[in-house]
Amino acid sequence: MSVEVERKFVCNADTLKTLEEIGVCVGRWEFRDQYFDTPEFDLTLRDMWLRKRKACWELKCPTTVNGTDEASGGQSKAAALCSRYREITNLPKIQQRVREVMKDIREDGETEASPSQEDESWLSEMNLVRFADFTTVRQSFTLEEKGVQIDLDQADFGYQVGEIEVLVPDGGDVQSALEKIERMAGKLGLTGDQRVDGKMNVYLQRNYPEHHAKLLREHVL
Ligand code: V4E
Repeated sequence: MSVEVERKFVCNADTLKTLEEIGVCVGRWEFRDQYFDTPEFDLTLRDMWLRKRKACWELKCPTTVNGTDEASGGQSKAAALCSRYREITNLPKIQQRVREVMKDIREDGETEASPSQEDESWLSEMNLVRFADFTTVRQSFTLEEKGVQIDLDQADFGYQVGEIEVLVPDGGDVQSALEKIERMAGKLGLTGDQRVDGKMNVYLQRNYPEHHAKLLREHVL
């Protein structure tokens, strides 16, 4: 399990020029994301994001302990522009975590996980349905700063966003990841002090406005 620390940004022509000067483009590819939740949105209301991308499953969960963000103590303005999520990519562990959440919700929640990646019967067993499906063209850049990646995404529903990302291995230093991101944002000349929406935020706003409003009210987004 690792923690993904990232800052989204709006990539204008000046930012792109700087990025091309200081970074190396390491690839441009297309992927399809499918997101799953119960019809009542039990996962996303808990800030849990279950996704299938290129046949791989991923569950992003808050990095919180008893509702308190582990890395938020006296956080700087720059850190407040970043999101931190624990990423689970092992399918049995994903199923176990989802089952724990479902068990909290429904007392009868004993569900056996299916053994293989191809067998998706576990989704219906856990009452999970696909609520989002879109394709992204992504251009990725690496930079001198070790461990930092910059992605420029163009989603097929007409939204473009950049992100500076650092993956922190289990037990690693989240604070130094935040500092790396802040340095990189400075090098790119990012001046905005407002959080920039990710693709999923915009997708929900357009396709599930009521749920999006609820996530804002609950401070998930
Ligand atoms: C919506 C959401 C999550 C799902 C993933 O969203 P996003 O980071 O936009 O996707 P993507 O394609 O960039 O993922 P990557 O390729 O980096 O793995 S995970 C957390 N959220 C909530 C959330 C939030 N509260 N604030 C912001 C700025 N973004 C997402």
